[in-house]
Amino acid sequence: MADKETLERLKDLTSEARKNILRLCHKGATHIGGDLSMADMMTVLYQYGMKHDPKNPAWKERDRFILSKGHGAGCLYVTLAMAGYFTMDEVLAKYREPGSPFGEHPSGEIPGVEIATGSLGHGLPICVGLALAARLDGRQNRVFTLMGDGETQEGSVWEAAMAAAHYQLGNLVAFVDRNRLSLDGETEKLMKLEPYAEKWKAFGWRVEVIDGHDIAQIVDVFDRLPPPSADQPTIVIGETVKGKGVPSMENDANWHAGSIDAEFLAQSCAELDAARKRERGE
Ligand SMILES: Cc1ncc(C[n+]2csc(CCOP(=O)(O)OP(=O)(O)O)c2C)c(N)n1
Repeated sequence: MADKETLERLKDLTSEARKNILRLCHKGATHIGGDLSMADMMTVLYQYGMKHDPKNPAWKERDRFILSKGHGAGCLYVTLAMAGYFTMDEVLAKYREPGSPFGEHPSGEIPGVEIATGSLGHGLPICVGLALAARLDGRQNRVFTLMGDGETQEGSVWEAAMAAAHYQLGNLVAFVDRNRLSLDGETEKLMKLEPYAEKWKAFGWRVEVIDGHDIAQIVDVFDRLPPPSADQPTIVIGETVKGKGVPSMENDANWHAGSIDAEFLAQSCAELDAARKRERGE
């Protein structure tokens, strides 16, 4: 179990990540609502849970991460920058510039990015292949992905889910950002996902349902992961809020994507700082 100091460090980092996500959204339009909802899980993945080396992104024994909801590129860039793959200044300078790999969706040319994503429903199938390859090579690493809940309305996700259980891929761990909103409305109205956890169970997965903004719960998921040699893939359904941390953006599908002005940026960063201070009891 992580000590209090570790949890506080991760909470500080998550608050900083949200501010960087907003800075990027001021530079150019991002998928801001979903960037903010996935920020806690991404921070814990890169700052606590995953085995990786920002100085050696091609390290053979690294855990693999595929951002399946590739439109969450803003949060991915911020997370990778804060982990040390490159600087936040570089991201801010290059984001959406002509010819830049830092586009609205991630390019595979970016250090730490295994493959370009953005077309929904591809991440989990890719991870099944990576997890099978790790098994064949006798490597003890894990393969992680993060999907949007709306994304899991894609049929390819369930084909991969079936395959992962069939091949007993205990080295595969998928996170879902269950913010209950897709591009244009509520997932349950567009294409019902519930009973969601039961569906994954029925497909043969080990299922964890957590508060996707509670750092201690996310850390706990990693602490309790079965070894990569286990025979069941894990799905972590993180219940989240789209736009989390910026009150006027929360739970509003209109903030699926967009950009913000300097005033909005300053006010939102001040709100995030105030919220973190309250949390610390200051
Ligand atoms: C195959 C495919 N169809 C449609 C889109 C357009 N699209 C981009 S984001 C999105 C909504 C995804 O919702 P969700 O996975 O819940 O993401 P989040 O709410 O976390 O941003 C859609 C339909 C796409 N990128 N790929």
